[in-house]
Amino acid sequence: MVYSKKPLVGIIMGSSSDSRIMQGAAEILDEYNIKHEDQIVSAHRTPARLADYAKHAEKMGFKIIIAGAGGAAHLPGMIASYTTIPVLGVPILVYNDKHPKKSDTTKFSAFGGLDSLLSITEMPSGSPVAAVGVNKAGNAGIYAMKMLANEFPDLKKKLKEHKSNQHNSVMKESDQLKKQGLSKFAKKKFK
Ligand code: RP5
Repeated sequence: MVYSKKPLVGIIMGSSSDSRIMQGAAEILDEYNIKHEDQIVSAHRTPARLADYAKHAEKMGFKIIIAGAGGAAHLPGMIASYTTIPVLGVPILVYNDKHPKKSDTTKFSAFGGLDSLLSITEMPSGSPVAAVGVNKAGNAGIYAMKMLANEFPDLKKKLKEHKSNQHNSVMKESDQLKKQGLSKFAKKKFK
């Protein structure tokens, strides 16, 4: 089923390097045929574009914006300040592969993603941004689906199926674990 010809979700990220993580949100939405539009909007490198994007998002009629950013992570909060569309932030543990000559230690954010998590969730009162856990872009996709399910009953059905699939896969693994015993099961799983 196609829910809308136009994208219902706007996915934005602060940098192309965030796409490694943000693809998790797109994968879920694609799986359930929910159209999304994806862009890069950098809060510090393209500040004027922030306001333009907010106007664009309103014009497009996005129901939710998923915004991923790492480090100081201003993007979700700034977008939320410009629009009434609900914004769901994805804090990103920066893993910058745009500068391959730098050593591994410079690729990660100093505070392991806590920096972005706090930047996103600690918005001052009156301008809220909801957030998923660090790098949990897939959860942002599922959450967006849940919001859209209020409007599209078929999506609610799909979400129930998703839950029952989760249940079945745990049951299947638990049966295997019980049959094989813990040592054999774990050896096989993590070999
Ligand atoms: C943030 O800085 C971006 O969201 C990204 O997570 C991080 C690093 O950006 P790049 O140096 O990879 O462009 O603004």
